[in-house]
Amino acid sequence: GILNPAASRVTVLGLGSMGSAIGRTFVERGYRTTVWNRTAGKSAPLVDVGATASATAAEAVAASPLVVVCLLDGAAVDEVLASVDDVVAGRVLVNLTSGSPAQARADERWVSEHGAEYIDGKIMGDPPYVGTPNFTVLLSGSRSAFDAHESALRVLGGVGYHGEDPGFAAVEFMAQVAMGYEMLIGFLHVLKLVRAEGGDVTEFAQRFAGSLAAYPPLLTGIAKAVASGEYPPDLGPLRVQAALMDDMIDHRESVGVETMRMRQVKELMDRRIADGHGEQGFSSLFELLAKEG
Ligand code: FVH
Repeated sequence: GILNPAASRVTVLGLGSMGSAIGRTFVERGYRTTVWNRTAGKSAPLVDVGATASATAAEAVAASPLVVVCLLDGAAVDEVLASVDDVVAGRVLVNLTSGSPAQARADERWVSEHGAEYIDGKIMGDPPYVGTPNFTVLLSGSRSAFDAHESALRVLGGVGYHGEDPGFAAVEFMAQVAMGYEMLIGFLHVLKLVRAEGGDVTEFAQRFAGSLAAYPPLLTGIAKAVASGEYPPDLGPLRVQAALMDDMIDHRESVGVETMRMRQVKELMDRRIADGHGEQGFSSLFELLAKEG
């Protein structure tokens, strides 16, 4: 806070629901925190707890060696960085705005060209959890900048460093979030199946949750098979697995549940078996995916 002049200085650009939680957390942990927001009124609550508000983004950037950016999207970041321009030189800019790997790499290029170091970050968590173990920040980019400011960044919550390529935090974010949606949309279709048969969806969810312990070794085994190209009969030989797919599809048809994904799985299995790999397992379907796209 302002009472400890030796305290580390940090600047936060963007005081939306996420940026405000980040700024507040830095103040609470004793950082000399400078904040800026396009709509100036949003700075008031941060000033009330001890932050310093700047009139412009450039002024806020000039105040600290570490600048954390948390705006709505890539367009907002581009606009704000353009207004800051060379003031960023010599600093570390940590951009926590959502965006693609390509945007992260473009932002890194801009920041490097303006004499600063770039770290891209993707947030897994919601504003109320900032500063708690239930808040994860995936980071990638300058390793030296990460090392220099790791303790400050760990104020925000769990932090993972995913390598020098500034796009890797976004890649990890896309992968983690996509896995969630892939699994959960399937879960919704299955809840419809269970309910169509008069089952109790809550009881099913508890039983299925109990079976999740089997997944970590299964996922590790599938990843090893994909990495090595050696495919054991995981989940059993494909010719055995394929035999149940028609029943699975027919049953879902009978209760009006979506069959698109199961048909995709069956089609891949049939092709893999036709190619002579009926003794390999589920992971060997990757060979067909690898050829596509
Ligand atoms: N639960 C969440 O909030 C999710 C959790 C996961 C990560 N996301 C990402 O975090 C970024 C910020 O999200 P947010 O929730 O803080 O968003 P808002 O509350 O809408 O605040 C947006 C801030 O961005 C400023 N802003 C927008 N456009 C511009 C612009 N062209 N120039 C300057 N600033 C801009 C806006 O300013 P103002 O409207 O108050 O003047 C806010 O400060 C986001 O990437 C999420 O995907 C959050």
